[in-house]
Amino acid sequence: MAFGALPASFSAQAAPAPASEEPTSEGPLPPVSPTPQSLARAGEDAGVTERVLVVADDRTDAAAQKRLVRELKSHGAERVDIVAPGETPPSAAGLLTVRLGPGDRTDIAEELRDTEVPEHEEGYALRVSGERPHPEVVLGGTDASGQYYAVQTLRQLFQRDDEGWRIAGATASDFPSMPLRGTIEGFYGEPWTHAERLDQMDFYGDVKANTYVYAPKDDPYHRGKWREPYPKDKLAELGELVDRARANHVRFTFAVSPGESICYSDEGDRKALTSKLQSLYDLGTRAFSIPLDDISYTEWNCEGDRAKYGEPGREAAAKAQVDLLNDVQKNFVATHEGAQPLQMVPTEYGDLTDTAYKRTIRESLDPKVEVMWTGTAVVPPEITNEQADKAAELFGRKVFVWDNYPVNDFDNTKGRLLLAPYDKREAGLSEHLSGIVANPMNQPYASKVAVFGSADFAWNDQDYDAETSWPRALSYLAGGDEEATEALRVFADLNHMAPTFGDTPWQPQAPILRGHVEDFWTAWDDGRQGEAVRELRGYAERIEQAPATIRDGEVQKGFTVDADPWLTATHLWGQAAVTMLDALDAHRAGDEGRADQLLAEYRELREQATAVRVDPPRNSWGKAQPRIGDGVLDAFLSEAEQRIEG
Ligand code: LTM
Repeated sequence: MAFGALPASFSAQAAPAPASEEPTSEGPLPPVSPTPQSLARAGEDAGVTERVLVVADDRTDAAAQKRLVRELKSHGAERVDIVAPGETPPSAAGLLTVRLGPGDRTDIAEELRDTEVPEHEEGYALRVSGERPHPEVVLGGTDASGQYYAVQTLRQLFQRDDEGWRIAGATASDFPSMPLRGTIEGFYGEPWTHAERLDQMDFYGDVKANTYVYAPKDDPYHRGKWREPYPKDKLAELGELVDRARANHVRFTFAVSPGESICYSDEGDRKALTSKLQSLYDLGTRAFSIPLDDISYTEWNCEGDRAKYGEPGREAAAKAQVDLLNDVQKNFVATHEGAQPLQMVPTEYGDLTDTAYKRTIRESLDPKVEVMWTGTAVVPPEITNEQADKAAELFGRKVFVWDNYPVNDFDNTKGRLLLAPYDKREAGLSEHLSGIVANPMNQPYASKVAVFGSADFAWNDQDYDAETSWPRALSYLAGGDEEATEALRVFADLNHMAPTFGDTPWQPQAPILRGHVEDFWTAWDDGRQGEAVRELRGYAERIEQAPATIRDGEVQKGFTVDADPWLTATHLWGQAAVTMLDALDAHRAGDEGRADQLLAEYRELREQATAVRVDPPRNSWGKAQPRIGDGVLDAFLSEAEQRIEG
């Protein structure tokens, strides 16, 4: 229902909302992610009328306008009329008017009043006012992306009450802190499907991420067969993806990784490389990357390189790479209209040691080329401003972080989904980096938890709060379904461990459950055993029930597919925990017969839980047991079993 529902006819006259439908101006604003640089309550909420006018012209971004109309229609507007500035019909009084376009358009500049349009690229100003008789929304972008992001913020200001839909009265002046934000599909193992990638582009638009780097290690045409053109059907899919990215203001970045076999000095190889880039340019791609990670630089692929660059080694490898990259930047990127600066991944991407390789890169790589860096390790425990500064010094430019979270393609992630919040990136990094892209899991929907946080951080690192962002990510996945969001929190806690390549994870397993278990033993040992069982049993029931709530609620279906074996295992572990708590309860009551019977049931459930397999696996680690709250849940169960058995 629309606010103050009006007849849909175009001749509808001024129709102020009746007194009972007074717009409000109280209360907190709904959460907006990524956190805007500035967002404040201002004036009355604007009711969404049955007919809405959108004031747009040829400087209005088409994607922003399309999304705006879609949002209005799904939030109470039955009819949306597009009118040019200055052509608002007199009959429009009382109708909600939305002005969308560049911030310097006369009507937008005037109606924004003192809400500032930021000078930053991709910035915007927004003003929502329910003032009668002209309730209006003003969305002014610094550029086309800014207009699109203004709509993305507006999308989150809709609220529903008994009277219908309204938009929270607010002003925002907002822009991203980092120029490059998004993901790099750069993992080993089964690449995402075409449909999954299309869905990701829409997701990136929602979280204001502007970059997707296409670099799946196991796409043969990306790496092993880099010289060969994409077959027609694959090329058609890539074309569709480029279009979908553009429709979401995402820069599709095509990466080709020739390092395993390229002869740097060979003209034919260079030609094959630029032909590949050209085929993607022809589809509309305007951003390119040449990753040279995970290759050997202690041997050449051809004698020509030995002749030109000398014996293989760090310096020689860097010289050969620089020759190639400078050539591509100068003779391909710079000669192709609209192409963005080339991106590259150095072979030394995950440390801060100065070497002849890095010296050569910093001294001779074209300064326009973006250099990626993963941190102090492939999977670092944190990324700090000081480290980023040091990386900038070593590579001779601000680096672009290839963030290896939540990727789960390495041995220590066997059997794991990585659902912890995006964390341990220091506020202020936007001053020291050119951007961050997250390397996700083979499971695209499950990756949204971390990617949501990473986009939030890259947009506004100073105001980022992992604890606030995490539930918002879960709520996004759950389509705002509160019960499902809570179930997701229970589930994500059991999948919280974030391993490094070493023995120490950088995020712990199941911190929420761990807290409950600690409270349990404190109370139990304190003689408050009934209370201890009651409390933990309540949480164990939530574990048991979370999978069904997630599967049956509004959670994106792709997530339930990605997480299927983990959900199955969680349900069984939850049942096992509930049964164990009942056994403890019987034991404390002195009913050993019942305790024994429950222990037998528990053992059966535990066996079923440990028998679940991720099968078929999408990850290179193959079939595996889904790890659920390991080290916490299983440790509790073993301890409890011992206590019963004395
Ligand atoms: O991190 C980089 C630059 N390269 C590879 C990635 O392809 C891989 O996904 C991650 C995680 O295993 N490690 C790498 O070394």
